[in-house]
Amino acid sequence: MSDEKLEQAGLSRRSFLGTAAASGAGIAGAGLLGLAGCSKTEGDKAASGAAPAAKSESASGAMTSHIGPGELDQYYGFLSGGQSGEIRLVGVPSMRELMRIPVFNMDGATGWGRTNESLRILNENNTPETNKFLKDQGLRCLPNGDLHHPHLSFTDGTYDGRYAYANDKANNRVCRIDLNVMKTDKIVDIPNVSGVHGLRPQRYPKTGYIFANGEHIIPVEGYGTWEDPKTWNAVYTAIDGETMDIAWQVLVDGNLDNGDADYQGKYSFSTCYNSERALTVQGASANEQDWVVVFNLAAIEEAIKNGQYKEVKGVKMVDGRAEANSPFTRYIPVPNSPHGCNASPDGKYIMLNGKLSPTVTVLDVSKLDDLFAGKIQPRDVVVAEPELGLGPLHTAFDGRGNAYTTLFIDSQMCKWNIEKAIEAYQNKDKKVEYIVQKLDVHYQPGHNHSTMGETKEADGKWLVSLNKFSKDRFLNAGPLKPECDQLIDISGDEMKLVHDNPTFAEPHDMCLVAASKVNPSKTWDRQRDAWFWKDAEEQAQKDGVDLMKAAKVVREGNKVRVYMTAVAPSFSVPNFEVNQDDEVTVYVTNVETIEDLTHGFTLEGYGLAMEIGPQQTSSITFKATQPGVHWFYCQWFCHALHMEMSGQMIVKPKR
Ligand code: CUK
Ligand code: CUA
Repeated sequence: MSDEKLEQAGLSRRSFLGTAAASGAGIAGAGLLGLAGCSKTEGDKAASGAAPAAKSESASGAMTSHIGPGELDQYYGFLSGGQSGEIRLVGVPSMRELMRIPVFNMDGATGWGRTNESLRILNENNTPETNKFLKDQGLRCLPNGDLHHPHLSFTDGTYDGRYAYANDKANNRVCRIDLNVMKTDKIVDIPNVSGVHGLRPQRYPKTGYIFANGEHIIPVEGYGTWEDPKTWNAVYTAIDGETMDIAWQVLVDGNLDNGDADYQGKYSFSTCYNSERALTVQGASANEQDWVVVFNLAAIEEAIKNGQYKEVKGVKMVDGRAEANSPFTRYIPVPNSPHGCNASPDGKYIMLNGKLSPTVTVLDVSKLDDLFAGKIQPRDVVVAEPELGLGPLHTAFDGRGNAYTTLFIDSQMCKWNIEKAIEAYQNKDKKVEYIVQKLDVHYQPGHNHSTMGETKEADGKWLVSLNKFSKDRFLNAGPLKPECDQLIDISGDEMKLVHDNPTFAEPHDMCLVAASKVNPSKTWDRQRDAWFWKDAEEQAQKDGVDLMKAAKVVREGNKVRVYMTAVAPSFSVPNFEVNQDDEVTVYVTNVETIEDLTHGFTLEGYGLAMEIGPQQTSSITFKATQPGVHWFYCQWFCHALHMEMSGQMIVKPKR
């Protein structure tokens, strides 16, 4: 509904939002705000009584989110699962969820966090501290994670379709997804940091480094003592995106929130909202200005090469604190508690989103050489600071010179023109209008993301607003409400909201990738993907078993290894016998060669289930503590006789 129509009804949209925010959304507000999203169902039309707004909007030629039966989406969305710890793959513009990729979580359908293969990936790069923690707690793996920032690997400033990476803020980890099979293939546990939050891959010449921000200050070994928080620090980590080894770390002042990398391969950036080194909200918001830290990659690499670093818990660390006056970093003051950090697709600018300040600070990347050379002052790098509205958090781009900034407090998306904002900053007494449009979103947006918008191929078609609150937007689901992801058409002069959908806890970020950039396989590849089941393969060779033809039970003391294949509708080992308290490992290889023929292995009464995709091997180990007859069955519907795809494990009781 247009502002004009709301005004005719004696109401302004702002007063509506204000009411909704203050009262938890009144009924009348709910109905009208629902319309503002223009989801054009018969129900909406009925609720509004008349639907002229809906008709005129579709007549104006806006793109549609509707993807009919059998049609395919044009983009993949890699959506963060937040505190669910997973990544979700969605199709855009339909916003349909295509798949869930378990990462920093445990998943009952696929056995992630329970199969031997997933446990190896989850634990193989743990720090000694994490291993001790797991042992002390009696855990096989960390059961949770907080995944905020999924980003794909780059070559020459655009996606190359190899990998996705993401952070775990809860347990200081970074993961990698192999895009061939859409499975997690590496997880690295980072020492010397707390709260790994911002994460970005290097764009140029390629990925390259993965930059990971430690958000929280801690006493770093050799620098701080736990008694005095003023000696605590945050640490910036660069991970080698190919090997997933930690390349180096930089000790910084203040904290590190969100980051990005340039398009030139020279610098990377991170916002800091806690220059105060405070431990409370009030403390961290005290200063009028915080900063962005700029990292000089060549200077850091040079020092690492020349041995000018300290080794802290096995990682090479350089000192990039302001007082160290190092060649590694520069600190550029930015108004109050900046949050998001976004490079424009033309490679020229870095946007720092003000959060507590209504501004976005624009850095000119071409001025950074002079800054590091000491020829200019830090604030000389700033070329614009447009005032956009309340609570700017993140900015996306359309590749046509416009930026789109989420306004958390205003519950709006603000479209603004970058060159106009620069002009306004340079001519302070001239009135230059840089704001193009503000669009209401529902409600309180955090991240936004545009199609291909973090690459040099930004195509300006769609924008997704990831809103934190959904309130009245959907059927009431009880006290815990879903989040609300909204799809906005940005292909024309005006932004148009075309679709919204609920999401579960809690998408922070998303990247929107042209479907042509990602080409996952239809089945697993026994050669290429052998990394996944390499331990099973090694053991099978020792036992003289060919995984692809296996039907064998191997006993070695109280260890029993059961090798079987799965071909619809049967397992090659229909039953096996073990003694109570034996340690049993079941290896299942799915030898199907056709697409979409996944089998499963569920063992009744043992809390075990796993996925075995076509041409995949999965294995699981457990102690046969429960005597009796335990059926196992395939839990993935695979055949007309799927119900019959089962067998029995007989556990003979101890006398
Ligand atoms: S943060 Cu969530 S809204 Cu973790 Cu990228 Cu800004
Ligand atoms: Cu195999 Cu169901």
